[in-house]
Amino acid sequence: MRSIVGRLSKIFGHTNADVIIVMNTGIIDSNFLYISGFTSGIFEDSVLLLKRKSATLITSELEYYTALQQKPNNMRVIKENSKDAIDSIIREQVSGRTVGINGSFLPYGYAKRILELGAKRIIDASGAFAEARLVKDPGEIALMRKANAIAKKAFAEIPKYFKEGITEKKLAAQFDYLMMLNGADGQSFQTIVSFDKNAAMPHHMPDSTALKPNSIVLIDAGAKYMNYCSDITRTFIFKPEKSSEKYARIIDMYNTVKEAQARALREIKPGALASAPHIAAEHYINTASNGIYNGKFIHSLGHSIGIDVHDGLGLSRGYKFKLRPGMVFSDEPGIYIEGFGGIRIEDDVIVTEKGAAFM
Ligand SMILES: [Mn+2]
Repeated sequence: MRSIVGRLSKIFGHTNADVIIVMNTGIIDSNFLYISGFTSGIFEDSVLLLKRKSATLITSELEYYTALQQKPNNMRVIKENSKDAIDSIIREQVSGRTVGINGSFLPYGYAKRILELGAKRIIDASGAFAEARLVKDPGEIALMRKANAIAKKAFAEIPKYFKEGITEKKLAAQFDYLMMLNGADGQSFQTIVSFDKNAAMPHHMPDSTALKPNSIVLIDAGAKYMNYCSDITRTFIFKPEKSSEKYARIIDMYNTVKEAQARALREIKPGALASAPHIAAEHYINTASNGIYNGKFIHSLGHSIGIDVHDGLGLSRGYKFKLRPGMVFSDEPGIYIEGFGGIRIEDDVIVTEKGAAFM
């Protein structure tokens, strides 16, 4: 049976809270998933009371058995439907204590309720969770590798569905179907499919644009597997007209992005500053091909990924923390030319003892 003591001590190592309360609203707090490891259930309005060595879950009758079935070691599960009864359990745990909450998730009304139940003060423990979740343990890494493998299978299969006239929406639906058939529990985020000039907008959402020959097909998607995300981007050319100027331009952009991604990867290693890989990729793109792409890499190189697609810190100019083994980031440089198109290549990378590797 899984033990949660390791995760709890990581979190409590980064906060002064005596007790931490993770409260779900209508949606589930990803920190709830990090602690519980639950892969089934909704757990709407359920409450997790965390101490250094144990956790107590308060949930309704609706999900009580779902919880018991999956519960890790050191977790007590209380079945309680009445709000008054739940309040009195919380009151007992928080009164006179410093209570940590997830300040980047919990709405004001919920936080106020904890104060009214007698907490001495509430503090934001969101940073402690982000810090703990930044370095993945072997169990998490195995799940992330599986999430990556599923998405990569879908990427290997998708080109056979490229055909003249198919819309971005239909291709996105096909991609999602392939991920599900390959074992995904869901998507990490809404699949992006962008043809040609739509690909110049990094977060373009699939619409009714139809595919034409000699076009860019950019797909940015991820599979979710047992709560963990993958996030991969591939850029293709459909029915290339190899003698066209457009084809030559796309290939030059592609090769530049591919090389930028490789250069960034070489800068991802233990002890390196989180800004270094971004700077390497950006410098390469800005100066390649006589500078024609200068300023066309318009986002950060990458983000930490785990239970959330963007689960805390990232690889960009502004981050000065040091990389450590077990951290997982996307490595996703891109070039975006308004009115023409865009190229992005993205893989998930794990920091290892020796350097880094694609997952
Ligand atoms: Mn990404």
